[in-house]
Parts: sequence; C-alpha cells; structure tokens
Amino acid sequence: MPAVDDPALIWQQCLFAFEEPAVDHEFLGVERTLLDDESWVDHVPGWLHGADLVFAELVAKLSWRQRQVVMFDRQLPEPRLTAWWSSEQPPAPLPVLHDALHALTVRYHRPFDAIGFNLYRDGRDSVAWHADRERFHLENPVVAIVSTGAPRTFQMRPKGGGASRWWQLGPGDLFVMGGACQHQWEHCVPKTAAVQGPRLSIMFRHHLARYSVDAH
Ligand SMILES: O=C(O)CCC(=O)C(=O)O
Repeated sequence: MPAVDDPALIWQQCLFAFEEPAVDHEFLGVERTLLDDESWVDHVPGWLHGADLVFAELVAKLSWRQRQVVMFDRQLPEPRLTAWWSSEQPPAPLPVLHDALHALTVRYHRPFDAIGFNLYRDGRDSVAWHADRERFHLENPVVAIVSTGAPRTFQMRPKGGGASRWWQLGPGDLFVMGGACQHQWEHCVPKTAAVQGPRLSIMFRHHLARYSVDAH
C-alpha cells in the first residue's frame, strides 16, 4: 500500500482541533461567483464541521491507491493517492458523508451518488489542469469538493485561454462547480513549496454510482 502511515500524515492531524463531524444544511456564508454567462462556483467556508476528525478517519480507513497517468507520453505514478466510493457499496465510509450527499442533493437538485477521495501527501502532490469526465455524458454536471487537512490553492482557467482565478480552500470548505464549468473551464491543484501539511479532498459526484475509480 502507498505510504499513508507516513509520520507526517499522523503528526499534522495533532495540530488541529477535533469536533463532531456535521455539515451545514443552511449553507450559511455561501459566496457564488459567476465565471461567465453559463458557469458558476459556490464557496462555503467551514461547511463541514469536524474536518480534522474526518481527515484522520478517512486517511486511516480508505484503501488508498496510486494510479498511473500519462504525462509527457509516459505512464507515470499519479502525484497523489486516491480512493473511490459509490452508493452501490453502502454504507459510505463515514456517516457524515451520507449527510453531505443528502444536503448537496437537496441544494443542487442532482442525485449525488459517488465520492472520489484525493490525498495530497505534501506540496509535491497535485492534480494538473483538467475538466471532469462527467461532461461527456451529463449536460451540466455539478461537482462538489470538500477540503480537509492543510489549505491548498484551487485554480480555474477558461478552456479557450484567459486569466486564471484561484481560491484558497481551507479545512471544511465546500467548493462547488456548476453550470457549464466542466465544458468551459479547467481546474487544478498546483504543486507548491508553501504547504503546512497533507490535504484530503472529498469530491461528490452524481450519476456515477456504476462507474469504477478508473473512470476518473
Ligand atoms: O482535490 C481537489 O480539490 C480537486 C481534485 C480534482 O479536480 C479531481 O480529482 O478531478
């Protein structure tokens, strides 16, 4: 198994306060940004309470793997670890994730039924510019990300070129991409030297229960 028992992952968690995990069904503090006429993002700082406990439990509980990706015409290990859950394998890894699926389904009118987990062990882990594959079979998919662990920068840029935008996603923050984001925009989590520790992102997706982790 990849190095999820790395002391850095365990040590970092001790710096954070732990509280009972819960999500905010009111989405208080939501900030919507219109990226263009058809694309928007929502940012809800601190939407998930107890994010540090969720981080610790998911690091310990999930079966993390390192996929291969094609970069520069070569197959290379993806610079992060991933795990996958879908509603075809109930229950969700933690009860609060069921609650999150429900809250997102009610708010965004999409049947969220699958979760991708990404573990960025340090600032060398990253995900390159891309748009999510749901766009191939869903008109305007909504993708919701909850960040846990250390803050990381999340960037977006228009597909046809143009200035990029960025957000700093801290522990418990919810970030939702909607409208035509997956068609008109790309996103990434860049490598950085300035990172306080590991980050684990939780990506809520819809209409994907039947897909395996390799589909992403
Ligand atoms: O970790 C994140 O915040 C984004 C990850 C992502 O874009 C992806 O896995 O498709």
